[in-house]
Amino acid sequence: MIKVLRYLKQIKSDIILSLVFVVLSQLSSLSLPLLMSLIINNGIANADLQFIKNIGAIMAAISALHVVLSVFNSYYTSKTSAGYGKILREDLFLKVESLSQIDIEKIGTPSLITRCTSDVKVMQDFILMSLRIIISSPIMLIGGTIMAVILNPKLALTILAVFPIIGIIVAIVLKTVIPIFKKRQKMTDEVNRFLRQKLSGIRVIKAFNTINKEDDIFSEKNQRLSFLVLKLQRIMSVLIPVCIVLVVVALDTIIFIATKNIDTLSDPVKIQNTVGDLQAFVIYMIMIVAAVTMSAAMFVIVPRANISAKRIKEILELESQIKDPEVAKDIDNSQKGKVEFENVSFSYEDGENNVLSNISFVAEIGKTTAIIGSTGSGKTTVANLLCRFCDVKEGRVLFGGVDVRELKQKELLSKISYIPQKPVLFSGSIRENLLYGDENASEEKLKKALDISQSSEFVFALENGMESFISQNGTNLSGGQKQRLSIARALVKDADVYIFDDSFSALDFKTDSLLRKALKENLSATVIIVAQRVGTIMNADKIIVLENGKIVGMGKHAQLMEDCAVYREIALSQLSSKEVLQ
Ligand code: DUT
Ligand code: MG
Repeated sequence: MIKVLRYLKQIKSDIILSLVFVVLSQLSSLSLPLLMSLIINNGIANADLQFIKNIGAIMAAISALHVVLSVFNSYYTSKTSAGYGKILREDLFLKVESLSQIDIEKIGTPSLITRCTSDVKVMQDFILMSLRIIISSPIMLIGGTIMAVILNPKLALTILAVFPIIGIIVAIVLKTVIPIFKKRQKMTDEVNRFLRQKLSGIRVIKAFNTINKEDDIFSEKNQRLSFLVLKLQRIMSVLIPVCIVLVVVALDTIIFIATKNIDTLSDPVKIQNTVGDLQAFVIYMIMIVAAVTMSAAMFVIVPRANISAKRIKEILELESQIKDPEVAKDIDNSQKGKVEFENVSFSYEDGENNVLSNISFVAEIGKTTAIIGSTGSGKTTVANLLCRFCDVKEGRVLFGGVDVRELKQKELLSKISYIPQKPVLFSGSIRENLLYGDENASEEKLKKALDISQSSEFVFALENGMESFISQNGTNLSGGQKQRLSIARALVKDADVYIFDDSFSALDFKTDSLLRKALKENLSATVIIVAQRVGTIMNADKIIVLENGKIVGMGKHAQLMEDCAVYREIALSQLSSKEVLQ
């Protein structure tokens, strides 16, 4: 909790102002019942009109002041909590951005989203409530008690009866409500996870006609969540009447004791005094009980915030598995663009079977190196290791002659342009998406990238050309259009190494070959092409054949056709015998 609260330091002045106004507005309201009793006891009892007027004027002034103070109190407490939420969300977002793919998968995207949104909201509410309740209820409780004692010590004794009841309420809340809050937060995560996954796969669900099944699963989860919320509400709805009973019992007791006094008194002035005291007393009593009720709410808010704070802290404290070295090395200029794998082995989970074993190859500067292999053979993993999205288990990956673990990741990634297997486009215009490659790219560069990636034709056929809007994940584009735009985006970036992970798979053969031709003519950097189609890579300077995470062949097309059975099999299954001999 403390770690998450330390952000408050940044908004110190707002907190101090909130506190000042909370305290002042509470103190101003405390004096009113006392003044009221003065009017009854001294003014009305003695029929002193001037006295009533004077005290009345003071009361009016204090009331006006109270209103002003309360407005400032609301303003500053809201400002503080909103400001706190903003700082916390910003920091969380920065942290999440710095995490590696594996770290993110460990917590899960839906949980990350809930933690950055609803957990932050819980903390924000906690700050607001703390400033308003946690500070003001003790003032009301203690202040009310002191005022009551000043007024009439004998009657004040009845207030003591309230304190044990506070204890009972707190115990009930701690025991029953808090575990439910924990469960509710978990359940919310689960519902979010389910929704996210299913909504992104809605087309598949429709295609396989499994909507009813998904509905049932969702209903069940939803039911469990709503059951928890209901249970919470039920407990809360018992707690509130309990507090109201408390008020009634306390008020009855005071009135009972007071009437007993009246019975035994014969002096009318004393009776009048008792009425004044009683009036003020009832109000103090209500204040005290209100404070108790609010404290009960506090005992719900604090543990709830504690749970959220823990969840937020987990992210803030998460050490990214991919860390920059303390002393980073620089890329060797003479080897700029050279990529080398040295006996690399890798598995996604510790101890599991290796996804890559003993991989060694060199991608020469300015040459095209292709990686081919059946699905699941580890091609994307090679690209992930090169970008250092994960670290090798054994061996080394060298980039420009330096181990990628000895480079700053930012530096490494600035030299690589990567087209992921699954094209990701962001909502915005085509131009905005292209500028992700290089925000300062010139108009010509953007057009050139569109030309090379064979996108110009379809982009400029659109009504708004480069300004056309792409919806999130490019759902308003075809698979091939998305692939070509993500290639264009990567070409906008000036890099030493370009990695195309199966980026031509959705293109027809003609576009595929035109694109490769244009790439060859325009790219002088090192190119690594991952593909499943032999046609895409047969002209590469070096072809690496992967099978089950091992290299089973390396060389040029003609040579591999002769001495690599796996390659020959793939080639013959895809190409006619004439094409194979090209
Ligand atoms: N794998 C994991 N966790 C991951 C990604 C992959 O366990 O996060 C496994 C699945 C597979 C192996 O690693 O058995 C290699 O996966 P990769 O994605 O590297 O295979 P690919 O050659 O790129 O397959 P495809 O052609 O289907 O893209
Ligand atoms: Mg892949």
